[in-house]
Amino acid sequence: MLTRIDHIGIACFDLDKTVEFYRATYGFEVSHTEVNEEQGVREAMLRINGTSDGGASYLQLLQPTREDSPVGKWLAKNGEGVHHIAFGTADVDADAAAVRDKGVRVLYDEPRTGSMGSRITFLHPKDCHGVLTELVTSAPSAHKEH
Ligand code: CMX
Ligand code: CO
Repeated sequence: MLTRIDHIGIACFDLDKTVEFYRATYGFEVSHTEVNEEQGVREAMLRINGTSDGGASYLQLLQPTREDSPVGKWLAKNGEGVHHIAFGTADVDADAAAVRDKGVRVLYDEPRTGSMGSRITFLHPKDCHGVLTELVTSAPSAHKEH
């Protein structure tokens, strides 16, 4: 069952400048950064709500590490902006299977590794009224204070 907004993914050309915009404008701080080579992104997670029980919501700022990555291609075509939304679930495998059974294309056969050791998959935007949609199960460690 999808129970929350885990994050909103925002594509940007310059991660450091975009992080600084969110800090200076709203006071949001970076709670995590990483490079995910499989996804072709350098990313910063800004935690928006205060909970740390796996129920938190984030902005995920994304700068491509290569032009032929999903975010690189999208930026070249659209410029900066909202790239995807991500729903949180305790069981990404079950929810991906349930969505697939409804005829929506799930992009991965098995969930892959996302931010902070989470397990993620994506639904094709053309089957979701134009919205690239990610399903996320947080890593168990994300449920602890850190
Ligand atoms: N939102 C909405 N529509 C999108 C989109 C997006 N983010 N990305 C692509 N599309 C649309 C395109 O506009 C295009 O539509 P038209 O045919 O009408 O022009 C169509 O989908 C095909 O787009 P494309 O540019 O040819 O791109 P691809 O088909 O090669 O890739 C997709 C599209 C969704 C399969 C690819 O972006 C993908 O695999 N995404 C999942 C992985 C990902 O996004 N990783 C980065 C984030 C990592 C993270 O969140 O941790
Ligand atoms: Co994401």
